[in-house]
Amino acid sequence: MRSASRGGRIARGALVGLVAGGAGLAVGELVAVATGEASAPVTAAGNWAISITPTWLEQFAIRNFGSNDKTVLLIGVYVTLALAAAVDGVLARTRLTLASILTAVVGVVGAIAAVTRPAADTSWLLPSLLAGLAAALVLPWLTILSLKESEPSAEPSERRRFVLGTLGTAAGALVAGYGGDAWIKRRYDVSAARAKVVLPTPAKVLPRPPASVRPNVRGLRPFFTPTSQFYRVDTALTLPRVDPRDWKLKIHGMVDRPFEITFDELLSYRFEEHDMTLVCVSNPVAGPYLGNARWLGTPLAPLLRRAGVHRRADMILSTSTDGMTIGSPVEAVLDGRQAILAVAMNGEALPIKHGFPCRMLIPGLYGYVSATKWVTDLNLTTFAASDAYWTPRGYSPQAPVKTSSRIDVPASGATVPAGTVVLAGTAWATHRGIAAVEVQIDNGAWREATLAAADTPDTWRQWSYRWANASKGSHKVKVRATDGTGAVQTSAVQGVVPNGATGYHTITVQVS
Ligand SMILES: Nc1nc2c(c(=O)[nH]1)N[C@H]1C(S)=C(S)[C@@H](COP(=O)(O)O)O[C@H]1N2
Ligand SMILES: [Mo]
Repeated sequence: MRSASRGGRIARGALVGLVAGGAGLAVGELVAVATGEASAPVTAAGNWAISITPTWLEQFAIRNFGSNDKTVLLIGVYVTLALAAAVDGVLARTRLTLASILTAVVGVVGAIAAVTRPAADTSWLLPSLLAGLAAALVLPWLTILSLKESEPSAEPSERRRFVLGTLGTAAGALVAGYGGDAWIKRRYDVSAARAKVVLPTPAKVLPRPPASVRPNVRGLRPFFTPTSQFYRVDTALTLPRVDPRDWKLKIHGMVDRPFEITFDELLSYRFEEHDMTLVCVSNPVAGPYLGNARWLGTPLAPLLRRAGVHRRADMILSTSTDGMTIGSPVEAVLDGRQAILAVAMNGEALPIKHGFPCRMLIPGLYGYVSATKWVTDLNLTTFAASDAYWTPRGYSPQAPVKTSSRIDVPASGATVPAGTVVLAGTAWATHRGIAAVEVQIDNGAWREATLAAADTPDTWRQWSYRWANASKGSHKVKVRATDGTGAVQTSAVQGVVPNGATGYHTITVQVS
């Protein structure tokens, strides 16, 4: 028999490396059935990667991949691991001990990545450690089988052993990996618990806003964003699954009377419905990262009063089960606005991805400083003493929503027939409200648009404008809003970092 060619040896080494790595990941997944989804090696590594992602890369990802950014990241983690495993497998043919040690080291690094996640406990070390150990055992075993099989004097039985060993391990890894994943999904599933939640009856039932909150213009978005279309922005690679029976909210820090409440206690409080538009700081001019919903929540202010917040405490540092930290001004909760702990959105218990069973909402502030999903801890502290997650990453500690406006109809670049062209869109300056919207055509005078009825100052306001005698050709249309305090939206162009993009949305329209 011929000995394997150089290419054949590399291919066998890479294959053995991949199978060993896959076996390791499968073992990690099975261990994570006990220790929790986010402790699984790939998830932990991905969450660690998110935590060290520089702000420019985070911005690039959100711009280019939007809500698919997490899939892109996971693919990145898998590709990196696969390359490393393949190279290690080739190395193993000449430096077996070294390659096996390197495999174990990758496991140790994964374990450190896992245990340093803010929500981790020491058990999170186990999946990656055992994954590394399994891979470091499979690698030498298959490598030795493969070296024997590649020798010129190899017996058919040695070939068979290599083929069966490799295929058998690969098949076992696939079954264990996918099985473990499915088992995790089932074990930690909270959709049944969510379906069982009986929503509290609001003390104040809000009437539906009048139909006139939305101009009757074809193609304009609905006033309330359907929950299925509501944007999602968070750092959670796997969704936190919080069983309401285990949920507790702790209020502590600079308070006289720290306390803890269960979900049932929370539901026994006074609940109110409130219409509010949630805006992400990462929303570029005219971007999609905002949505409007009817929320059901209990006011946060009475809970703070019950705790007795110290006069010097100016920040609520809220933490979610996945370790996100968000810093909000105490003043914004106590100044009379409807800051709430929400349990429902658009008439349904909060969807898991929007924070089930409970999230915080403060009108007028960007989500990253107010809208903690899966919230379980409110620590009263000071902006001077505490940094929330996004602060060291370049975002402002405090961030009211900036006055913004958007043209939704027609779409930029669209061709419309000459004559009267109907323009329509949305404007928001949450909590300050919108007092006026103006449009400008081809650097002409700013002309007042027709505002739809206002719902609350905390919601966006839709608008329309009849552009009479639009002449043939290409035109530029701009929009700007004035908020409830009389301040006109700034034309200064600024990016998302550090506290929200500004500038006017401008579109081109072809009139034919
Ligand atoms: N636990 C947690 N809460 C979070 C975040 C997060 O990453 N983790 N992101 C915040 C940001 S930046 C925004 S804009 C809103 C988005 O809420 P949504 O996904 O329900 O639209 O949630 C906020 N709450
Ligand atoms: Mo955000």
